[in-house]
Parts: sequence; structure tokens; C-alpha cells
Amino acid sequence: MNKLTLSLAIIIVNILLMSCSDKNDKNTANYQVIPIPNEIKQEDGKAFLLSKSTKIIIENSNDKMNKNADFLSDFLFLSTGIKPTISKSNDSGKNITLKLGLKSDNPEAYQIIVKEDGIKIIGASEAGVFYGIQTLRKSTPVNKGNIFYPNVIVNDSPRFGYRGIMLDVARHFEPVDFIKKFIDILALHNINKFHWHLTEDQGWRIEIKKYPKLTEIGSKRKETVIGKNTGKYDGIPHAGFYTQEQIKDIVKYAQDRYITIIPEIDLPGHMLAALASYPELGCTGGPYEVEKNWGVFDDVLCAGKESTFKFLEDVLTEVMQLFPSEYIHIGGDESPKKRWETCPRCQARIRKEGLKDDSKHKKEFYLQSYVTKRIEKFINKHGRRIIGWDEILEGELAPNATVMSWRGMAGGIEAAKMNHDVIMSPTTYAYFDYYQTDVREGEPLAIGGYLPLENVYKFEPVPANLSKEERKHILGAQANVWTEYMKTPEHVEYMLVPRIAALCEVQWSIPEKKNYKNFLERLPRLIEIYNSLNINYAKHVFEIAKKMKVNFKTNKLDVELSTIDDAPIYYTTDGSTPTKSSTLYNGVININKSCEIKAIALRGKGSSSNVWTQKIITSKSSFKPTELLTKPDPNYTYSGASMLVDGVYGDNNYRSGKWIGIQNGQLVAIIDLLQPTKLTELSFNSNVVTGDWIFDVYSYKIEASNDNKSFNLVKEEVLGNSLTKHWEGIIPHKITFNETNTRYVKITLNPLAKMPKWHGGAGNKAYLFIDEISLN
Ligand code: TNX
Repeated sequence: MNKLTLSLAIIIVNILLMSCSDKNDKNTANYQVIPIPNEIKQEDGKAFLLSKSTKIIIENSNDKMNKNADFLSDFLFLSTGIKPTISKSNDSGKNITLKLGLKSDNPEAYQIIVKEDGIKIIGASEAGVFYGIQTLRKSTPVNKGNIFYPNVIVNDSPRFGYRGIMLDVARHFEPVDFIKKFIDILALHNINKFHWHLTEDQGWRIEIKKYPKLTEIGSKRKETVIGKNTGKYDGIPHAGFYTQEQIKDIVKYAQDRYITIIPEIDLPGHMLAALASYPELGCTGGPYEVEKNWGVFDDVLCAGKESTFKFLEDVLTEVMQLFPSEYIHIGGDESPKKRWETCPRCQARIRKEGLKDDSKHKKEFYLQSYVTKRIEKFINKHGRRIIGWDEILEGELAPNATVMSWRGMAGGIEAAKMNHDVIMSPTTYAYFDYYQTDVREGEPLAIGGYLPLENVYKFEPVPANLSKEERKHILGAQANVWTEYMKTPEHVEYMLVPRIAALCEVQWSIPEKKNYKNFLERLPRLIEIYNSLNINYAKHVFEIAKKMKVNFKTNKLDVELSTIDDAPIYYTTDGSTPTKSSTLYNGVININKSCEIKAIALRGKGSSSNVWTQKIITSKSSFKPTELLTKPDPNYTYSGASMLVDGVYGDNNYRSGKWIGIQNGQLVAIIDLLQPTKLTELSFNSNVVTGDWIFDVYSYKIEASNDNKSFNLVKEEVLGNSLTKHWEGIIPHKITFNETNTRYVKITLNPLAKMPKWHGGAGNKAYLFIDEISLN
């Protein structure tokens, strides 16, 4: 190449670069949004330019379409500073057209066609147009100025018709302005059901004209317990309710955003606020108090009195007048039967209705079914349908009820097999009151649990073991925000966002399109919108993500680190604080001895990650091939056997992924030390939370072998159970034995076969949680 052609080539490359640079990421739309659309077809041709002269044209004008156009104009203004004017007649300009008429079986379907001379959003209904608008909005970068939209055809529709979120405003009241912001956040995530949990033991939050004391008395509690039922109280009165006028306004606000509000009146349990207002509705007549503690309480509505049904029907009548929703949620969860067992009126009703104990349930459970069925009949008579928590399956399921499965998926599976509709909302994937990180330091107090973003994303609402017909009963999925420990709107936002982003892709997108890594690549652009809306989202996604896996071939622990934005990570293994002069991470770190790893992602001022710290404590069994002969509980198996020898110990949180959980059976593991090794000691920890049915190891056995076939007993012992009341904590075990020279060690740990009399689950098998088995 001679000098002239070389400099010509440089000039051409520069021109190309320049023309690309005004269409760089910052002002070019990107259709890879959350939730990911079904189909994004890139087309040839010049991009559409959004500029000050762009108009929004409404082709099929009606109130909803006019509102849709307003939304689009507002959204574009918020992101770009350009506020397109709205017009009902087309002109020769390059505009954005909103229209109806897309042919689809799914009324929420939409299509977006982008060409140089215009953008068209075509919906199968006004709702479809709205979701098309949300996709266009999320494709639009948050960047003031003109925006290029590459040519594309987007075809999209939701997987599920029920895409819900529940908010509990009863434990802590939320002001109307926040409820509207909450609804805006749902709309941004294509969620179409807002399940509003309005009544609880700790507060009644909806005005009922016929029963004014429900709000005069029931909406106020004197004070709130500090922390987790510590017995200490904050001395601060907590109060609040929504007037019927406010509710009508909120219902309309949600409707405009294609969100149906499903109100919940939780009955017959969780009713202390109502009982405090009208003590005659209880079995004992009170006195009752609006509850200051958290939990499940024995005082519930009396199922024997006719006046209870009159009360419920009156309340539900006003509720149905306020909420046009087809579904009314009647709760049904956590309703103890204790009062009913000794209440003469309840017992009289049991006799009159011929309710009897059977092998499955005591008669009082059938009394709750009686209540549910009677209320269902009333609600059906008004052309509406009930949803209840999965407890409504205990006893006899009301004929037309939809079941909301929260204690795992089993309730939902059972209901679907009985031909009932189901909404899946299991704690494991959908409880946004759970911690979102395993590092609890610096986190606001949460109820417990562990539900990181990635686990929400893994949620599959349709169980594989249902038939094709049964699957049709899974209407969709919902996440729940219980607010015992959330006192402010900011805290609710923190627990909700960005987990709601993972949830919405579960609810909307087809499984074939889902990919967590790709989701994380798309998330930063949605976060730009969170920033523009002043949402207090949790920032854990910017922390270092880590994968620790034992490599049985190299007998080392492979530690893999990454960040969502590929920020440079620096680390140390000697416990010192990592800085820019520490080792730069560039591939898996192999650990073969005890150490303390510390790592940080450095991004510059204010946006660096926290320091991630992990102690590795090794023993002679660390990183040695290990096999589990028994199956742990599927929810607590994680990467299985290798977790027992990874040198990583768990903290108090048994759900952190560092503890293996065993229930129906024992833990039997064989560790191959690779060569005959002298041993005198076995150590393991067990994590005990008796309230969650987790007890210490009941008995153990250690066996040795040099051929992995015939094993000799080294030691066995029954440790027993010494607990006489509820207790939580980690119990370390160190067992010494006569020196044994062995290659294979078989360890058997047995859980408590029958929980003691004092325990609520007396007679059932306890869980066992073990993090590590170390031999020395
Ligand atoms: C169980 S989920 C409850 C709520 C609590 C929640 C805390 C359900 C139907 N009942 O009353 O707030 O656990 O996670």
C-alpha cells in the first residue's frame, strides 16, 4: 500500500467512525429490553430520527388511546427532553403512529415497526398498544437530545395473563402518592395485577361506611415492636387508611395503566384490627387490641355467629362497589383453629353442618372450608370470583376458587390437578421481603430468607409434572411484598427493584428467550430509567458476582468473579484490603489452602463495589472427591456433595446456599482422601432453627475403608436432642476417635426422626442443615 492509499484509507475509516459516533449507544435505541420481546427482527434501511418535530398520531382515537398517546409523550420527554405533540390526523412528517387492529389471539399483543419514515405501534387492544409504548420507552436511551431508532419489527405478547405483585399496606401504611408511584413501577414492568393486601392484625386500611370503627379504631396501633418480636416497643403510634374517594382515584389510576387492582380482605384469620373495632365478632368477645407484634395470632373471626357473615358480606359489598376486579382475594392464610376448638358457637356450627375429623384434617379445618365456601357463594352471586391463599386447600376447596400457592408450588400443583386455577407465588422465588444478598452487614433488617435477583429469575411457574390440560390452570405468577420490616416507601422500593425486573421476565417472556447473563446485560439500561424516576433500587447487581466450585480433578477450589458491567476487579488472598495495586483478576482463582480472599470492583468515585470477603478454611478432606449417597432436599441441594468439602462455611442464614438441607432421610457421604491418611478428628456444624423445623444432628456414624467397598466402623454415637424450647444457632461438633489410617471415609448424619412434644410439628421428622465436613 503506498502512502496516498494509506492516508485515503485513514480518512475513510475516520469518516465512518464519525458517522457511527453520532449513532453511538447513547443516542441509539436498543430493543433488547426487559422483559425481552418474543421476536426482534432487525431490518435494513436508515434509522428513524426522534426530534423536536416528531408527532404522535392516534389512528383509532378513543379515551384509552388518547391516554396512551399522553403516556408515550411523557415517557419520551422524561428520557430525552423531547415532548412530541399529539395529533389525530396524519401528515407528511416522520411520526410515531399508535393504532389498533393487530390480529392476535392474545389481547395484550403488540407489534412495533420502525422505518426511516415513521414508527408504528399496533396493538391487539389498547392494552397491547400500551405495552408497545413501554417497549419503545425502554428501548429509548436516557439521553437528552435526538435519538436514532434502527429499523426493526418487534412482535410481542405476554406468556401469562396474570402478572401480579402484592403489596401489604397493613403492616405499614403507605401514602396515596406512593401507591401511585408503585403502580407506575408495575406498569414499567408490564405487570397487570396489583394485589392490594388491605387488612391485617396490625391495621385495617380501607374505609367501610357501614362499619366506621374499622378505621376509627382498627387503622391505628399504639406502637410497633422493635425488630423481631423483641418485647421492646417503639412508642410511636402507627395509623393510616384509604378513604373510598382515594380508593376510587387509585383504581382509576391503575386502570389507565391496564392494571387491575385485586383487593384482599384477609379472613377469617389475620383479623385482630377488625376484632379490636368490633369485639363481638370474635369467639371470646375480647377485649382485643390492634396488634403490635408480628406473627400468627389465635384470635380470629368467630365462625359460629351469623353476625360474622353479615359483617363480611357488608364489607365485601362495599369492596365490590369500589373495585371492579373480577377477582376478590379473601385471604384464608394462617388462621389458627384454637379458639374454634373451644367456642360453643363454632362447635354448634360444626355439629349442625355435620363436619367431622378425618385422616387428613380435624373438623375445625372443615369449618374454615365452610366459611370460605359461604363467602365464595356470596361473591359468585355478585358475578365475581375468589382467590385464596393455599390454606384454602385444607379441608374442602371451595368449588370455583383460584388458589394462590405460597408455601411452595405443591398447593398450586394439587389445585391444578383438581381443575382449579392457580397463581404461583412460592416463597422460594417470589417473597420480596426476604434478603436479597447473603452479606447481611449493612442490609436493612428483613424477615429472613434469601432471594437474590438470580433466584427470582430462575422461577418457572409451570411445574413440569403437570399434564398439558392441567398446565392451562396456571394463570401466572406473582411476587409478594410483606411489609413487617419495611417502614418507608424507600424501603419498599429497595426490596422491590430490581427484583421486579427479573420477575417481569418470568411473567412475560417465553422460557426459550430467557437467559440470566443476557438479562444482566440489558439491566443497566433499565436502571437508567429507575434513576430518571428517582426509584430507590437495590444496588447489589453492581457488586461482585462469585462462583465457587470445587474442582475434583485439580483438588482445588475454583473461584470465578464477575461484574454486570465488566468493571476491573482487584483481589488479595492474604486478608489485606484490595486496592488498585492488588492483583487484577483475569480468570479463575485456584485456591488450595486456607486463606482469606478479598475482592473489589473499582469503577471510580462512588460506584465501586463493596469489598467481598470469603474465608477458606481447609482440612484433610478439603477439595477431595466426595459423593453423596442420599439426596438432600431439592430446595437445599445447590451444587451438592462438593459443598461439604469446599472450605466455605455458612453463617446463621441456612438459606444462603452454603448449607445443605436434609429432611426425609439421612446424610451419607463418602470422601476419597486419595491416599491412606491418618485421621483422629471429624468436625461439622449444624444450623438449628427449631421454629423452621430444623434440629441438630441426632446421631452419627463414621466408617473407614481403603477400597470403597468394605467399611469398618470407626465410631458411632447417639447425640440425642436436649432442646426443650425454641432455639436458633449454629452448633459446632468436634468428634475425636482413635487414629485411623484410611483412604475412604463414610459419614452418616441422622436428623431427629420425631420432633418433641413441645414443638408445633411434634412427631414429624426434623430438617438437618450441614455446611462442611472436615477431617483432620
Ligand atoms: C406469611 S404469605 C404470611 C404473611 C407474612 C409473610 C411473611 C401469607 C399468605 N401469609 O402474613 O407477612 O408470611 O413472609
